[in-house]
Amino acid sequence: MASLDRVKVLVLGDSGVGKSSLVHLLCQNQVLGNPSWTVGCSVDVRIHDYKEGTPEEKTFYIELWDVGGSVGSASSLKSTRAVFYNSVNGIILVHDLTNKKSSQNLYRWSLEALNRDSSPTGVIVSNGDYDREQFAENPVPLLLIGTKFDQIPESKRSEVLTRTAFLSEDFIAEEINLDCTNPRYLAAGTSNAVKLSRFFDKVIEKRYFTRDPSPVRLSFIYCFEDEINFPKLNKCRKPSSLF
Ligand SMILES: Nc1nc2c(ncn2[C@@H]2O[C@H](COP(=O)(O)OP(=O)(O)OP(=O)(O)O)[C@@H](O)[C@H]2O)c(=O)[nH]1
Ligand SMILES: [Mg+2]
Repeated sequence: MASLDRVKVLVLGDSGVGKSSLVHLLCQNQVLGNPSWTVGCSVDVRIHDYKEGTPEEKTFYIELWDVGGSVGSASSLKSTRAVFYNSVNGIILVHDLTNKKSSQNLYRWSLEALNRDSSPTGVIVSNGDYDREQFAENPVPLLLIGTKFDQIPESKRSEVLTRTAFLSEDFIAEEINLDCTNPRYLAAGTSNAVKLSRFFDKVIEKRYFTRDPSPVRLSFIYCFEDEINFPKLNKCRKPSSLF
């Protein structure tokens, strides 16, 4: 096992959205029977064939870092989570399709992980402003996953899908909507499986096959530029306008 190259992918989102259920499905190909709250972070591994079916095909380990979504009131939680954000190669943002707030909070989760959340309070919840430009310049590939699709009534599905399409545009990320309690949503050959594979290929590509593979350093440089050189150019709008 130790001989394979690996990448680190964070799995982020509010508590209860289904991150652990998703990771279990991705790594064990099984439904997680009775999940309990994740305390701190748990890591599972998925084996991925990069550029499958081509001459460049190669097997990698994808480490999925499932970070407990509990925000709580303690400001120390944020600095505790910061330990998990080193050397990140990709981020899966998870939201619960039945819970709009969990979608809005993804802006804060991503900014926290990408080191651009300058909130002095130390907690994720602050105002709803975000800077779309930051995602345009983001060097870390993102994937948006909406869970609990099974709990959306048929009559509400198109409305929900329109909302998630806006979200995926904001993050410049592909989106997958699924039911983590049903493995068929990620079955081989489905469009979801193709999107997932494309995302992992992209993460590996950036980490191993681009000239500067250091996401942490890039993240810092962009942050510096945003704050020092272009503070007036950033356009902000409230995500609430989407909902
Ligand atoms: N019906 C349905 N239930 C789901 C789905 N995904 C997750 N759940 C349920 O939602 C609850 C929370 O799931 P978890 O996977 O523990 O959520 P989490 O994001 O890991 O939560 P924290 O560890 O607290 O951050 C569990 O009861 C899951 O069985 C889904 O797609 N459909
Ligand atoms: Mg969990």
